[in-house]
Amino acid sequence: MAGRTRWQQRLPTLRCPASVAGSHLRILATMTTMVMVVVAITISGVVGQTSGVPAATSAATTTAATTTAATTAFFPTTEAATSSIVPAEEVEEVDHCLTQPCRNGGACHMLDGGYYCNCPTRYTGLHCEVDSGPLCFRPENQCLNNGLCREIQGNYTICACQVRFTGGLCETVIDNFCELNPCENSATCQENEFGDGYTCYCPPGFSGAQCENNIDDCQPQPCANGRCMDGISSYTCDCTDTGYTGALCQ
Ligand SMILES: [Ca+2]
Repeated sequence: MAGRTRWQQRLPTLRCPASVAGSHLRILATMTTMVMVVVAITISGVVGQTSGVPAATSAATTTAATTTAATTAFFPTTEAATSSIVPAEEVEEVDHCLTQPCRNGGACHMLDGGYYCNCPTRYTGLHCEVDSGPLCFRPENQCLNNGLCREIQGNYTICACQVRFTGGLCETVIDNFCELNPCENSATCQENEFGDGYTCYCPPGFSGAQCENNIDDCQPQPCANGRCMDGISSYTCDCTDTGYTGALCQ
């Protein structure tokens, strides 16, 4: 026991058989190997995280990157193709309405790179090719009191009314034609003897069935010089810059 301390001397000396010692060594070696493997895996994981993202995320990122690359490659290709044909400022705008693609009176209007058809009421479809039928057949266009319906350019209808009826659909009964004030320019209205019409008696200077015309009092030319200005049953001679004066610039 020489060389051992007093405390060491109190401890029992452990002696192991050679087989037990060898077994302990193998276990120790195995554990050491396992620890190394675990350490290696841990380091690998840390490196993986440091270098980027878990595998699944990396795959997604790769996909996105591929898409971006494809998109980026697409537009330059398009631009290149366009610029290789004709520069944009030299391209003449194509008149898509030149061929008159709209049918049945539809109006063609240009759009960016195309056109559209503005169809009359009666027609529908991209090119106004669908006929929905005469507008006079529609209930809302039926003329009343035996009025006659007439379609105008597929857009709207008018009613020709029987005597003593008026209104858009001939819905109004006329008791006295002069109640509708048909005469213009302060003319006098008188209903006909048989009640089937009226007559307008015009004041001086007007003519027409409803006295709607201002008679041209400058015909024939009354002014000796200058410019004649028509009035109502009168005229005025403008002598400006003529060197003449007087009512007729004479
Ligand atoms: Ca006149």
